[in-house]
Amino acid sequence: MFSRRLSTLRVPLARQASSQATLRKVLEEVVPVKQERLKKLKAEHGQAVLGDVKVENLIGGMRGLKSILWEASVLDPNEGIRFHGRTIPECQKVLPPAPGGNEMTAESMLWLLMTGQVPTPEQSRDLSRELAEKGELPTTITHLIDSLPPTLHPMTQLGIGVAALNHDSAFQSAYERGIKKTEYWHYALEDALTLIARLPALAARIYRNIYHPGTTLPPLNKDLDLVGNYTQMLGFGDNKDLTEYLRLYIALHGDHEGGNASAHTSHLVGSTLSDPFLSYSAALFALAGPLHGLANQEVLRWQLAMQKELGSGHEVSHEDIKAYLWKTLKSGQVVPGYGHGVLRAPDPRFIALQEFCDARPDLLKSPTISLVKKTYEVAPDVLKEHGKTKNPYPNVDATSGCVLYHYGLKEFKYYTVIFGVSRALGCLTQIVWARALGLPIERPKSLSMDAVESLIGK
Ligand code: CMX
Repeated sequence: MFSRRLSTLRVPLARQASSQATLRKVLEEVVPVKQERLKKLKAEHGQAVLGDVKVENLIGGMRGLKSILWEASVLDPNEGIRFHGRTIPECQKVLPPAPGGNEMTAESMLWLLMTGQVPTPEQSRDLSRELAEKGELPTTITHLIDSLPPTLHPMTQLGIGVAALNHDSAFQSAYERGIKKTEYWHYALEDALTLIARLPALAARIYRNIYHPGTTLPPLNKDLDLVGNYTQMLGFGDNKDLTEYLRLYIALHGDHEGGNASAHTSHLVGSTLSDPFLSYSAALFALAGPLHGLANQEVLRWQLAMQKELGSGHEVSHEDIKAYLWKTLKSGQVVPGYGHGVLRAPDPRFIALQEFCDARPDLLKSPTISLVKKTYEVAPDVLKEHGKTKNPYPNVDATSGCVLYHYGLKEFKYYTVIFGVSRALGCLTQIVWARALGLPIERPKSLSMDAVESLIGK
C-alpha cells in the first residue's frame, strides 16, 4: 500500500524532471533500453519466421516482404500511418504547436519520432531554438548553390546541397579519428540535427535563386520554429495560414515507415556508414521520382490541365470528371495522387489535409481545391472499374500541392523540395537508431532467372 502510494507520488516528479531534459538526454535514457530489447529479440527469436518469400515478391519490387527494421512508424494498409503507435489525429491532439499556432510543429514530431515520447511545449521550443541557432548555411554551400544553373531541377539542387553539407560532418570526422562503434549514434545525431536545422535555409535559397533571383533572404529568427523560419525565408512569412499548413504538411510527411523508396534508400546508404548527409542526399534522389515524391507536382499539373479543359471545380460535373479520368487512363497514364504501394484505404494524411481545407472558407472557395474534392467523389469508382490498381483511393499527394498553389506558392516544380525538407525527420531518425542499434550493412540476396527456376525445381 505504502509503496504503491510512493510510486504514484513519483510519477509527476519524474515527468517534471523529464520535461527539463534535452533531446540528447532523453535519447541517452531510451537507447540502452532498446539496445537490450533488440539483443533479446535476436538471441531468443532470431530463427522465428515472419513470412514467406514468393517469386512474385522477387519480381514485384519486394512488395510486402518484411525485411527492414524501422523504429519510428509503422504503416497499416487500412488504417494508415502510426508514429510510435499514435495515429495522425492523436498526434494532432498531443504534439505541441508553435507559440500562437494550432498545428503540431516539425520539432515536436521529430522529438516523437526520435524518442517515442511526447515533448513538453518547453522541450519543443528549446529544440526549435537549437535548430535555429544551427540553421545558417556555411558560405561554401551558399557559393555552391548560387553557382548552379536556375534551369537545374530544384530537387537536383537540394540533393547536391545536402550531399555537400557533409563537408562539416561530425560523424565522418569522428570516424576518421577512430571512434568506438558504441559512440557512432552520438555523432549521427549531431549530423542529423545539423542537417534538419540547415534544410530550410538551403531549400529557401534554392527557391529564391530559381524563382525570385536577386531578392534577399532574411536571416534566421531564433524565436521561430523550423517551419516559421522556412516560410519567412521563402518569402511567405506574413501568411499565417500557409505557415500553419506547412507545419501540418511537414509533420505529417515526416515519416512513412521504412519500405518506401526514399526511406529505404537512406537506410541502405547509411548502413555502409556513409554519413547522414550523404545518406539523406541519396534518399532525395529517390524522392525525386514521379512515382514517389514528384507525384505532388504531377497532381497539380494534372489538376490544372483538367481545370483548363473542364472549368473550375465549382462548375464542373461529376460526369465530366469521370470522362477526364477515363481519358487519362486510356492514354496509358496513371491518375496521379491515387494508389499506393501499401495503403488500401484513403490515406489519413489526405484526410488531415482535407480537414485543414474544410476549416477555411477561403480554401473551400478555391477552384482547384474544390476540383480535388469532386475528383475524390468519383475517382475511386473509376479506378475500381479500370481494375488495375490495388488501391483506388487518394494518397496524400492528391491534395498537398493544390493548397500550396492556392496560397500563392505556385512553382510546382518546387513542391517535392518541401517533401524533402519534411522526410528528413524520419529518415534521419532511423539513421541515428540504426547506429545506436548497431545494425549491419544491408545485403539482401539477388537471384537470376536461372537461379529462381532451379530453386523452384523447374
Ligand atoms: N492510376 C492508374 N493506374 C494505376 C494507379 C493509378 N493511380 N496506381 C496503380 N496503377 C496501376 C499500376 O501502374 C499497375 O499497372 P501495371 O500492372 O500495368 O504495371 C497496377 O495498377 C498495379 O499497381 P499497384 O500494385 O496497385 O500499385 P504499385 O504498388 O505498383 O504502385 C504507386 C504504387 C503509388 C506507384 C501507384 O499507385 C501510382 O503510380 N500512383 C500514381 C502516382 C502517385 O500518386 N504516387 C505517389 C505515391 C505516394 C508516395 O510516394 O508516398
